[in-house]
Order: sequence, then structure tokens, then C-alpha cells
Amino acid sequence: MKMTRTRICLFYPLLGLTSILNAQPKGYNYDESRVPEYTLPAPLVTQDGKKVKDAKTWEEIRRPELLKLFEEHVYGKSPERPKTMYFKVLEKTTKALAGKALRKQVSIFLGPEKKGPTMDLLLYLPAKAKGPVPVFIAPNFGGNHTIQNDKAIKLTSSWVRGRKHGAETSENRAYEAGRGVSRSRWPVEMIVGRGYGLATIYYGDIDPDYHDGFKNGIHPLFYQEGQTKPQPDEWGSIGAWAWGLSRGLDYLEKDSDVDATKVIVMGHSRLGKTALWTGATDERFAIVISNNSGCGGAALSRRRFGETVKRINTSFPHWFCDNYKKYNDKEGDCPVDQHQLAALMAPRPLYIASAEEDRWADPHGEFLSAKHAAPVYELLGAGTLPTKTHPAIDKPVHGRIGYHIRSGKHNVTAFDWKAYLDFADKHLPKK
Ligand code: GTR
Repeated sequence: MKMTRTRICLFYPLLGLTSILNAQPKGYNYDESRVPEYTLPAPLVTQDGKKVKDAKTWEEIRRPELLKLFEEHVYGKSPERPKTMYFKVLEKTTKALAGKALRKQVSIFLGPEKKGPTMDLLLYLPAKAKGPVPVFIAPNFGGNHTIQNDKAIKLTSSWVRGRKHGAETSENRAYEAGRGVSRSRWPVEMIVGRGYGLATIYYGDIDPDYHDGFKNGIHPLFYQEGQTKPQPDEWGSIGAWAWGLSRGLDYLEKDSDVDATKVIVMGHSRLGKTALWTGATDERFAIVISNNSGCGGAALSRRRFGETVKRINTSFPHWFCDNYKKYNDKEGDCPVDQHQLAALMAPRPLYIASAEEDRWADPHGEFLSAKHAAPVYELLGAGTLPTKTHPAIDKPVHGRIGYHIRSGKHNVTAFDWKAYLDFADKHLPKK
């Protein structure tokens, strides 16, 4: 699949001019005419060169091959679910949001026998629900208490982003002043009003987001005798956060207020990359949503538009597995690209969303991943992405693959959530 600059240029003018005016890190390419020529690895050709012509070959041969390649070269292998897991209900169902929602909080011990880090899951459910409901699960950046101005939400005792790294000082503890600071990204009333639950976990409870050589967080719990850091093909932080989301689903499966066959994983930015890897590794998730996930998420790496593999591996050396660093400035040598990650969601509904001014994340590269994953959906008879060209700004397109490019910046807004709820309604109809 050879892509040329000329072909891609045809789509790009739709993205509008306003983005040109926005500040982006310097020294990176934001000019579509300078996107290098590249050849995308084919989702539907096996490693030994055979064309995949039926669902069985996809499911039994090609999908496992691709998953393994992403494990070995991009995100690293993650361990199995611990044999014994322990959930502690901190708070039983209580009325919240002026009676519109029910709230629960549960501690999930991530290691066996109550060892290792503990992750707190906050769950809001529609108060009027008559039975188990579909639930969105999405990780948060600042602690569960940042998503709502709700005094009852437990503060995290894990490292908190933006605070001092390293030593365990009181400065690193979560703080009251953070309560509700991210609420614009979490329209809980709208979500429960539409009949869905919302579960969130704080990503720092699983693995703090700074590079300490993997001494803290969940990784050490799984080291072999004498091991001090993950092997080059073992999980980094994104792998750990994704693994934590699967542990969140392990809890949701046990909660009789939740329809665990209808759990939707959603994430923004680095947590959008995480949501995609979660959906790829754990097929229990019914729908996967990537919001502005960019490089190492939905955006095609070979385009080198905005953030590059080298830059991401340099700024965030802990996010991916060490093998991924081999592809710094050598994206074309990587056996996979991100459209194949998107294809790993098939036949489940997948939503990729971009923001017009988020050029660092390469909105067009995010769209192209959706487009080049579509043939796998079509082969499986699962539907498709119902457009070949980049949709207009603020005009969501909802097939089995959904896509929108929202006006504005790198963020999660009510517009995004409304589109996700509409998409979920389409694919998970209420009885
Ligand atoms: C940026 C990073 C992006 C994106 C974002 C975020 O600094 O370059 O890949 O993930 O952070 O997660 O907020």
C-alpha cells in the first residue's frame, strides 16, 4: 500500500486554516506537502505473504500475528491477570449528583494476595436504572477526585502529576484543591442521563507517569528472580495502564448493576493510546474510543507529521517497550503501523476522534488509521467507516468505525462525549 504525498494532499485542505495559527513544538513537520512517501504494512497479508481472504484466517492467524508484533515492537508484553484478585468496596451505593446518580468506590488490589499497588475505581450509575447498564470506563490524569466536585470522592495517595517527582513527600499526595478541576472533561450528568454508567480510575495508581526505571508502580511485582526492569519486549507504562483497565473490567464483571458485556473503554491523549492498546489486548471491551491519541495511538507513525516516534521515545522513555526505540527516525522499519492497531478492534465498534488544532497529534494521520483499518471490518462483514475522505469539521461519521474531527484544541469536550454516546446508542441498543 504505497502512499504518496499527492494522494494525501487531496484530503487535507478540509482540515481548515485556523490550525496553522496554533503553537506547536518547533522543529517538527506540520506541512502536508512534506509528509514523506511511505508504504503501509498490509493488515490483510500474513507474515508469510498470504492474502487474508476470510474471517477464520484473520481470527486464527493474522490477528494473533499482529497482536504479537505490537507486543514485541511497540507496547511490550503484559502479564496475565493475577490468579487471585481482591476487591474492597469502600463505599456502597450512595445517591450522588443531586439524586441523579448512584456512586460506588472500590479498591482493586492489583497484585495477588493484596500485594502491590491499589487502584481505586469510582463508578457513577444512573439512579433510575431498572437493571444492569452499559458503562464507559476511562482512566483519568489527576485522581478520581478531579473529575467531579464531589466531596465524597476519595483522594488518591499515589504520586500526582504536576507535583514533585520521586520522594514520597506530602507534596506528592493528592490535594483538596484538585477536586473537580477536570470536570469539564467528565460530563457525568449527561452520561447517566443517557442511561450509561461511568467508571474511572487514576492512571497514577497503576504506574506513576515518570521514568524511574520501573521501580515504582505495578511492574516490579511481576519481575522474575533477579530482574530489575522490564525486558526490551515487556510492558512500559502504557502497557501497565491498559492492563489496569482490564483489571477494572474484572471488577465490573462482578458488579450486578453493570452489564459487563457492554463496557466501553475510552481515553484521551496518552490515555487514548492506552484505550486502543486495552481494546487490542482485551476483547471483552465492547467498544473502543480513542480521543486525540496521536503518535503511538491512532496516528500513522510513517507520516512523521507532528510528534514522531523519536520524539515520543525521548520525552517519554517509559511509555512504550524498549524495542520501540529501534524505530526512532526509522518508522519504515517497524513491522507494524497504527492502522493495524485500529484493525485489532475489529469487528467491535471503534471510534477515533481528532481535534482540528491538535496538529501535534496529526489529525489526518488519525483519520487514515481508521480508513486503512476498514478493509478488515469489511472482510469480517462488520460494517465499515462510511467515508473515504476526511469528514468536515464537527461532522461525526458513524459506521462500525466512527470518526470525527472537532473544532478546537487537544481536549475532551461535551461535543466529543455526545458523539460517543450517540455511537454507543447505535451499537449497543437498549432492550
Ligand atoms: C504530549 C505527548 C502526546 C500526548 C500528550 C498527552 O506531551 O507528546 O503524545 O500523549 O502529551 O498525553 O497529554
